[in-house]
Amino acid sequence: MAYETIILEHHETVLLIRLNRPEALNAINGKMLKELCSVLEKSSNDVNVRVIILTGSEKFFAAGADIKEMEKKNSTEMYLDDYFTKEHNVISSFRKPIIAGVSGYALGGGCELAMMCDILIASETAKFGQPEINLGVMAGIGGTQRLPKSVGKYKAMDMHLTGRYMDAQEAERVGLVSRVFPEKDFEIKIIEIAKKISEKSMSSIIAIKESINFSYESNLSSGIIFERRKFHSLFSTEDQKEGMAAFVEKRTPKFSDR
Ligand code: DAK
Repeated sequence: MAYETIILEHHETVLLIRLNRPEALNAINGKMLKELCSVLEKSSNDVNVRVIILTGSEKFFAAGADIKEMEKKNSTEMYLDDYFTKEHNVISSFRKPIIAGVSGYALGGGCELAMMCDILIASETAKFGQPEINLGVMAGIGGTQRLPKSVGKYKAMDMHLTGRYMDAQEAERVGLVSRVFPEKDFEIKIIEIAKKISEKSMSSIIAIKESINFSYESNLSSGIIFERRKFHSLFSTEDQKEGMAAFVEKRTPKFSDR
């Protein structure tokens, strides 16, 4: 299927989704959201897709939601449009890993979209920001909730209240991104990381993702119980037998997802 606002690239079982509205610095409009969700929905049951990379171009991941699309709307229209609600749920409940590869601007809804992913990796050119305050509004798709969980209350307040940008080095230092790579070969590096994950057992991948996401929503003791149940359940998989046997026999495991 041909898409207008995104480009798909297959790298073995890694699917790279490239946001592609260069004329608007990849500003996220309704069409882009629909296309993104359609790909995720198709990928969820596709055994040939094990890990997703969401990225943009060298200069911009996404400069936010499309201001021109929402400029004239009133609050009732915004409410009834339900902009980004369904899509937020599709992205945040997607079971396989999504890596955000951010080069250049990730602003407003672009920063929020990156934070919906599971791993956030930046190139040295990345600039994160929640500048909605400059437009007389505020973040509306998780920015005031996810940013403080990653960087703490005071950095999050600073970002949202001043609208300033955070560069890749600061983002790594404060825990918003897990790794930073030079722009040259940036995509090669993210694809390498995605491929490494794609070789693991899918049961382990999903159980880890669910457990870490559970820690976002719960207290420590409930999280520990949840994690323990997931851990126990993995002992009913063939992959657990294979992984442990491979260690004992000093060989590389061959996982089958069973
Ligand atoms: N929307 C629409 N067009 C945009 C855009 C955006 N977010 N960002 C850039 N563009 C367009 C520009 O208008 C320009 O178009 P033309 O004039 O050529 O037609 C083109 O992209 C190139 O941009 P610039 O000429 O401005 O490029 P510069 O390199 O000079 O500056 C910049 C780059 C990223 C600093 C600047 O473009 C900028 O400040 N952009 C806006 C960044 C921003 O404020 N982002 C936050 C958007 S608000 C919701 C929840 C959440 C949201 C919405 C709804 N609900 C729950 C309902 C989210 C809101 C947002 O994200």
